[in-house]
Amino acid sequence: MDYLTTDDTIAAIASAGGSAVRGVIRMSGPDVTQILIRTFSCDDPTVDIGTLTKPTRMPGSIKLSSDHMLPGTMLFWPTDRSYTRQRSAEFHTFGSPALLSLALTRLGKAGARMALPGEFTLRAFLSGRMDLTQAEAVLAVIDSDSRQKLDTALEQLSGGLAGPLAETRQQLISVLAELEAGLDFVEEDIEFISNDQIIGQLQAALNQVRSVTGQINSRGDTQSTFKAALVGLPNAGKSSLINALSGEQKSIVTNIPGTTTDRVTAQLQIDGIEIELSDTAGIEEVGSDERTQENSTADIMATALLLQKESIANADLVLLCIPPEEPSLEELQLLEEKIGWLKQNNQPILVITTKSDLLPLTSAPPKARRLDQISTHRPISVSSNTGAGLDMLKFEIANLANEQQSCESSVVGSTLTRTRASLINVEEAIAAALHAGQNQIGEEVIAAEIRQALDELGQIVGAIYTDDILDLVFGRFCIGK
Ligand SMILES: Nc1nc2c(ncn2[C@@H]2O[C@H](COP(=O)(O)OP(=O)(O)OP(=O)(O)O)[C@@H](O)[C@H]2O)c(=O)[nH]1
Ligand SMILES: [Mg+2]
Repeated sequence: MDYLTTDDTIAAIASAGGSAVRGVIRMSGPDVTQILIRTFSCDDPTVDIGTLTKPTRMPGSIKLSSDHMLPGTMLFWPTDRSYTRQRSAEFHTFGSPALLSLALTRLGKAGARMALPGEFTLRAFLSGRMDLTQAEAVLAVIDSDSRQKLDTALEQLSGGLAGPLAETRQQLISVLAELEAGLDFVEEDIEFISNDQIIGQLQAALNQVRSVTGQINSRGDTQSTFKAALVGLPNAGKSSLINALSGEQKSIVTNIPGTTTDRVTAQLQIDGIEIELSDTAGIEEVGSDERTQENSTADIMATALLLQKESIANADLVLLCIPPEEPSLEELQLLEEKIGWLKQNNQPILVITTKSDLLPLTSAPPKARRLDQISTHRPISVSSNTGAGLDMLKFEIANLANEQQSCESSVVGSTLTRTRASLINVEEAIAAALHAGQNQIGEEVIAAEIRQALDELGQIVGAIYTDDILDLVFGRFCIGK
């Protein structure tokens, strides 16, 4: 199927796979109105879909067959004022995969083609709605599983990277235009732009490009640190573990539950991989006994809870610490709540059974066996007191970091890699143009170097794009995006 065809109408399920509360089907293309007229019946009988001119929200149902209707809400953009800059519609309904697929088949029968991965965003890109760096950011927003990655992606989407480069491009185009005009009138000896002006503008462009390169380099660095957060109920042995793993007395250890309330982090290097480990407070919620506590204590607890949630939200891996002692009913309930919350966040969880020295050698703790299902990886048993299992744990963390980083490098990282390589060429070309200007080598040489720089810049923001780049970027999207 040709990715670059935009004159037919595409449809896809746009919500995540599996059962969910809500399901969304999306359509884009010139036949959306006709398809809606054929398949959708509005609850409000006065609405005439064919005559709508403004974005409209229409409760109603899709006719699945002569006796089955799927109720929901249709959002309809009848003009090009939509995400893809094409006539579009979105049907919001129950998140049942079977029903969604029936409805999609119905739309297919009415004239829609099933969309390829990333095809909606590709249409937005081809219509000039966004540039290539923004398209990649959309992918990153969809993929991002931590707050920091989401921020980076959103910033990129709003033009954090594309903005300054587009400005540089504009600046170079205007210098080139003046130079070329001058070249045309070389016989008449008319000067459109002085050599000093050229040098000034090129120097400014070079500085701008260098500052973007600097930004990208630092962004790349922050992304490469893998974050793991120690999580668990009070007294689970989290602080003891961060101390044992880092070999330093980073965090205070006592037998009083609720000892850790501040943010403690340790940088570990395991097999050459940089890992930031953070210790979090064991408390779950500021409990009802909060009223009986001093205000200042309640404040400390509330802050601790915030720091805990922040560390967990930013973590690439959650290390869930479970001690071998039988938990009380209340503890078990808190643990379940915590696990529920973690699962909602959809983060990888590695269960660690702590204080293994308290266990008889042969028996695995009963809870841990049940926790096998929570752990996205094989649980590991450690003792901070004897050091048993610590090497195994380090090895496993490094392994997971390695795995995650290699698949994540395809997210915003892919823009970084692609952009970094192109920016080196841009910088070289502008520097060569500047050198030619400073040494009066000739305006043709300056113009040629500027053209080279513009070519490279164009590739970054996608103004000039090759099929290869398009495949690379859009092939990674999920269908429906
Ligand atoms: N036997 C044994 N005791 C341990 C081990 N690790 C921690 N402990 C003890 O368990 C108690 C709690 O340890 P901490 O490391 O402070 O636990 P925590 O999870 O940080 O607790 P909070 O900060 O209160 O949430 C202390 O009395 C530790 O000495 C271990 O590997 N073996
Ligand atoms: Mg602690």
